[in-house]
Amino acid sequence: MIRKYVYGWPFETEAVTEQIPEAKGIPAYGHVDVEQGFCFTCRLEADDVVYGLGEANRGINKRGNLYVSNCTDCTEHTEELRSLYGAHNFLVVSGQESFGLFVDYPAKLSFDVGYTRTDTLRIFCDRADLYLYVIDGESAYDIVRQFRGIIGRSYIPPRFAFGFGQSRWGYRTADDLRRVADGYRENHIPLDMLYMDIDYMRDYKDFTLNEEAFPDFPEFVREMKERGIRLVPIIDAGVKVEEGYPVYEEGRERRLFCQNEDGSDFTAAAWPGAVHFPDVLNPGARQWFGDQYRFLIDQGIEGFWNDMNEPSIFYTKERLEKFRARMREYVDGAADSMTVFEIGDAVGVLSGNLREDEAVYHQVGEERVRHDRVHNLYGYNMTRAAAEGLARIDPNRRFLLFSRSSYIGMHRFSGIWTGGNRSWWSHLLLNLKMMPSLNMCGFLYAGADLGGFGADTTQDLLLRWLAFGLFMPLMRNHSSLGTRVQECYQFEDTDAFRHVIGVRYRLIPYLYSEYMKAALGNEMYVKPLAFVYPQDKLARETEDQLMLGDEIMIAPVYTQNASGRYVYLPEEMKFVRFLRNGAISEKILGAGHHYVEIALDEVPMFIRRGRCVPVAEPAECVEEIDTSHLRLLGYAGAEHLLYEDDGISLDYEKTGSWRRLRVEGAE
Ligand code: MIG
Repeated sequence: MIRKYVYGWPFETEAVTEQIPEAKGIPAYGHVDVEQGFCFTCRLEADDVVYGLGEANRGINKRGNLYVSNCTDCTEHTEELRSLYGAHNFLVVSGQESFGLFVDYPAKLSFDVGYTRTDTLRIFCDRADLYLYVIDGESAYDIVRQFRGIIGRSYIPPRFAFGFGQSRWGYRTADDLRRVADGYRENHIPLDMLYMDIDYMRDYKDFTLNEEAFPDFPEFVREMKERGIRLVPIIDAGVKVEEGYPVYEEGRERRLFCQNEDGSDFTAAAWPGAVHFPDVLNPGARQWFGDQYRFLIDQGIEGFWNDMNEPSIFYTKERLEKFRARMREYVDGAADSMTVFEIGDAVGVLSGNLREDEAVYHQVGEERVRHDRVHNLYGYNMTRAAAEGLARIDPNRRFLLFSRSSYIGMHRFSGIWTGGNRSWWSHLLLNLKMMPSLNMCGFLYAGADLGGFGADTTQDLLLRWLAFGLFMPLMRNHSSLGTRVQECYQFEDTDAFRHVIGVRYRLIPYLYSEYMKAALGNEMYVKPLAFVYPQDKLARETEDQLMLGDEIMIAPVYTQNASGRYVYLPEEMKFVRFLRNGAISEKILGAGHHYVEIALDEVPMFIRRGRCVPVAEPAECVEEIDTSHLRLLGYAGAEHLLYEDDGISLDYEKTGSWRRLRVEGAE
C-alpha cells in the first residue's frame, strides 16, 4: 500500500511514473513538522534495520549516521563523507513493523538515521515543498518491489555491456587504445569495451574528436569492433565557451544554457576552461543536447558515459577573483597574516558545487527555477537528454549509457558508476555494500571502478576486486591519470587475470538472465541476505555477503594477505570454486559459519539449496559465448529458467524466450 502526501508546491522531478492519488490526513509511522522547512520524525526500535539511500556511504544497514542528499563531486571518497555523487531518497525501516519512505525533493535533504538520537530517524530539509510517499508491506523486499513498481522499469543495456571493459584516464590516441586492445587480445584476457576518457576530444570539447590522434575515426571504430571491442567515449556536462564551436554557438543563440540572475549565460571553469552548462531541465535544451550525441553515433559508437554532471566545477570567475584578492593580501602582507590552513581552505572553496549565492537559473516551462532548489536533478536530466536523444536517433536499439550523478528516475534511462573511489581494500567492501541499496532505487546496471580509480593499485587488490566485480552488471577497470598502470596484462600473473575474468564470461548467460528478470519484474539483482532470510538475525547483520538472483550468494575476500575468509550460510549451500585450471570444485556446506579457503586466482560463489546455475565455456568477448553448450552447477534435480533474447533490440516481448534447464539425477 502506497500513500502519497503533498506538502507545499513540489517540483515535478518525474521520479515517479505512476499516478497516485493524494492521501488525506497525516502519515502513519511518524510525525511531520512543517513549521520550519520540513521534518519527518519517527522512532527506531532497538533491532530495526534501515536499508536504502542508494549511492551512499557506509553500511548496508544505514543506522548510526547522517547522510545528506546533495550531489557532489567527491574525489576524496572517504568514510566521513555525507554526500556522494547521487541523491537517492528512498529507505526502508525493517523490524516488527516495516515501512518505506520516499521523499521526492530535489534539493538538499538530510537523513539522520539514529545519529543524533539512536532511537530516532529524522528526515529534514529547508522547504516544505515535496511529495512524501509512505509504503507499507509484508516485508522489506515487498516494500521495495512496490516502490519499484511506481518508478518505472529500470534501464536495460545491450548484452555486450555485460562484458568486461578497460578504461583509464590518459589514453590519448588511437594507438594508445590499440596497445591496450593488443595487451588484452595477446594475453587472451577477455575484453568487450575500451573506454575513452576526456583526452579523445579536441580541447575537451564535447562532441568533437582530436583528429590528429584519431585519423579516420569511423574506420578505427570498425577495426575495434571487428576485434570484438566497442569504444565507449565520455561526455562532460560543461560546454566549452569558444567562438566558432558550433555546440557553444547554437546553445548560446538559442538560449539553452543555464543562466545568471540577469539572463546572461552562467560561466564556470571545468576541463575545457570556461564552460556553460546546457539547461537540461528545460525540455528544449534537453532535446538539443541529446541530439548532439549523433556526432559519435554516426561514426559507429554504441555507448557513452556521462561525467562531471553534479555539475562539478573547478571555479567561477567570482570565486577566482576573491581567491586572488586573498592571495594578494597574503603575498603583500606579512606572511603570518594568514595561516597555512586558511590558505588551504581558500583553495578548497574554489571548486565544488554551485552555492546559493551564485544564483544560477533553469528555465522550466514558464518558470525560472534557481539551481539550488533542483540541484540533485542535473545529472539525471543530462543523462535523460542523452537517452532520449539516442532513442530518437535509433529507436529500437539499446545503447550502453551510464552517469556519475543521478536521482531516482534516472534509473529508467541509464546505469551509474560510483565515481572516483581509491585503490583501497575498504572501497572494495564499500562497493559491495552500495550495490543492494542502488538496486532498491532501481539502479540495476551499476558498478564501481574496479581496482580503484585514485591511488596505486596492487595485483592482489585488483584480482580480489575483479572476483567480486565479475558478478556486477557493470564490470569495468578504471584508473586515474598519474596512478600505477592498471590494465590486467600489466601485472606479474596474467594467467590469474585471464582466468578470473574468464569466469565472468562463463557466467554471462546466467547473469544476463538474472538481470533481465530483475529489470522486467521490478526485482533486485543483488539483495542483502536479510531480504531472503528475514527471520535470521545473523543474516540481518551480514554486511559483506550478497544474494544474487534467485540462486547464488557471493562472499568475496576483501582483505589483503588473506587466503580465505569466514562466511555465514543461513541455510545449507553448495560452495563452488572456479579453479585456475578451469576446473570447478563443488562442496556442500551446512548452515552456519565456515572458514573457506579462496586462493587469489579463484572465484568463489555459493549455490542455494535445491538450485542450479548454468555456466558456459570461457570466451574472449560476449559474442563468442557458446550458449548452446551450458553446464549446470548445483543440486541434483534442480531446474532453472534461462532468459535469452537478441541482446540489442527493445523487443523483449518478441525476441525474449525462456529455456528450461534441468540438472540430471534425483534430488
Ligand atoms: O575531474 O575525465 O570520475 O572517472 O576519469 C576528473 C577524467 C574528471 C572524473 C571521473 C573519472 C574520470 C575523470 N573525471
